[in-house]
Amino acid sequence: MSKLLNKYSKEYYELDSPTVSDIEYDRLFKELVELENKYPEFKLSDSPTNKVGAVSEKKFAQHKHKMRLYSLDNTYSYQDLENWYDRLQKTYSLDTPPELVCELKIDGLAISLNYENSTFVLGATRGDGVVGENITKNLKTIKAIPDKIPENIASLEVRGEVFMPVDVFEKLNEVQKQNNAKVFANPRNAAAGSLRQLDAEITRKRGLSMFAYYGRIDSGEVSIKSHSEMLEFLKEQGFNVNPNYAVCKNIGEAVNYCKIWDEKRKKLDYATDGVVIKINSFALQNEMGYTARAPRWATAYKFPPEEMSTIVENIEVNVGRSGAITPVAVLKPVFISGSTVQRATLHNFDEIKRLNINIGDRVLIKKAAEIIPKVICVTEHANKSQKPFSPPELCPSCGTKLVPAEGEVNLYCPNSRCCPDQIKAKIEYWASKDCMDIDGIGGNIVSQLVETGLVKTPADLYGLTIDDLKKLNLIADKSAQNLYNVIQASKRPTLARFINSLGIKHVGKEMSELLANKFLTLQALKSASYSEILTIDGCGEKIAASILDFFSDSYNNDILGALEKYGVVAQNVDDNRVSQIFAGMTFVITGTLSDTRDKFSALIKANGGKTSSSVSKNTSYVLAGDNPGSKYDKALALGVKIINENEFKQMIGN
Ligand code: 1X8
Repeated sequence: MSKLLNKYSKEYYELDSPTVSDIEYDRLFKELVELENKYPEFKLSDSPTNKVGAVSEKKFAQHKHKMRLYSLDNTYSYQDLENWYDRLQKTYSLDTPPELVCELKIDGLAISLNYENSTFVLGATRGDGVVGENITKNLKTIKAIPDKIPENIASLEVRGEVFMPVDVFEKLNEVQKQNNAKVFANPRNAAAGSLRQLDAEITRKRGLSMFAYYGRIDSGEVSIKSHSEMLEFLKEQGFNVNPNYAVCKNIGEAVNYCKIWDEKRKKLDYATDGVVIKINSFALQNEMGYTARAPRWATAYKFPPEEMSTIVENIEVNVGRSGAITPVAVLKPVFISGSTVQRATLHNFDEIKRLNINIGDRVLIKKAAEIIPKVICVTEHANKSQKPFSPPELCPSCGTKLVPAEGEVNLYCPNSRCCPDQIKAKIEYWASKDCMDIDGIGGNIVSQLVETGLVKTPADLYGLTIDDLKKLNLIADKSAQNLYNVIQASKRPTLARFINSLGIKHVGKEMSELLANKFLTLQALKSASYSEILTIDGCGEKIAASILDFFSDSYNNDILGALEKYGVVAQNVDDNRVSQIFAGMTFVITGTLSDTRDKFSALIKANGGKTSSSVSKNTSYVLAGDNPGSKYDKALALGVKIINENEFKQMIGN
């Protein structure tokens, strides 16, 4: 039965051609679960019950790009742009300032389109730049992508950005809301969700568009000598080229372009997050080439975070997972830096006093990329005689009397075991990306699980049956079966993740990693003494006391016991540690390497080492990539050993 289900699963998720109905599949699956529970000794290692369902299943065939899709180096100031330009001029001994092309940076999804004999044959997502997903069928539904081009060309690759116009995005979200389906956070997410549909007809209806910004003619029929010529060529071939590009004689003109578009972009009906600046001449581009990550001949200027004015419609208080009460401004929705903002944190009640903010006031909101929006200041008081907002006395979730926290400006709800909002926040945190990473267990599902009384502690998640989950009001693309699978698949976290998930006060992701590397097993951490914990670099008395408190609490121990009973067991660090060659060493990573810093950081940790973000005399090695910054200079000054990526790879024997 395992084999059969695996076949059906593959047909559904990977081949997009199921041969049995969902109901039939679910029935078989349930039967298999029951059989495996009865006769665990007959359970196959590749049983479908061990696998995660569609949530992270591969939907599309992989496609290896002909030529890698690189990232872009980012700059955030005009000074950085000028430095980039001056450095290129010096490095390549250019007598005259090289011509540049400025284009808007589109906040969408990069894709690659392959044309053979003037016909669109294959389109893929960027993926990691080397391998993407073949989404040809879906891309064929986008009007801005021509099926045939007029020029006779044997082999052409075009790259560009697929995006969803803002008005299309807003309409889509309205419809999604009405259908009780997933609402997208921003046009980029909506475009991503719409492109990765198994049913291309859904993609067609989503109104996606594309701007083309790169072309390469491999077969050499047409000779094109610069990027601006290429853009004109792409236009002639029927591609949608963003009309707002400009050829600039020097960096001064490019800076001017950035200044103008920082304002003008707010009127566009698609999201932009910066300007891409490229050396125009292909000959020069070829001479400059690429670093491990990005072209040397291009850079992106990122627009500063936008500020917007809006009205405070209400001030609510939020109960966090540790019971902390945080005031939140509920705003008249505004669109800032690519997404709609409806709430902004006010941090604490002192901040409310400092801002002198009240319901009805007009405020200025700022949103830096990926950061919770913030109220900067009040620009207009609604009603000067209104009495100031006062902190609540009772918990808005459970009605318990709030207490002030020692040494902190926040108020707390002391009812940590039964306050519904605290439980929800704890479970949501437990399932989040840096914790147990249970895909699909978000705010909405957690609310339902807590409100129906099915879940009171993280351990309860693992006791949920498919029938329990079927009682929930699930959105269209998730099934009870899927949720059950992802929960069950999360039972063997790394020790660091498990520690982080526990939500011990003052212990975050970094400290959890340090604790895991020091104690290696949960048992050892549980029985660690105060002084042992204090030997960890960066771990002070407050943290050590909090860890001891946590493990001496009988309620916490009950939960740990229940987790163990359900088979939720952290992997001991030794199980997956590669070596101890970096034991006792601290690395600082700087510059651009062939992969993300997280990857290199993981390699260092896997070999027993630590990483730090700043160079000091205690740094063992600085691992330096291309364009290292001030950390490199500091290492030189302090006499800290500097190694490059190759030397690092030799150290770990690969
Ligand atoms: C990414 C993007 C580029 C352009 C516009 N939008 C983007 N998101 C452009 O060149 N006009 S280039 C690029 C990349 O090379 N990673």
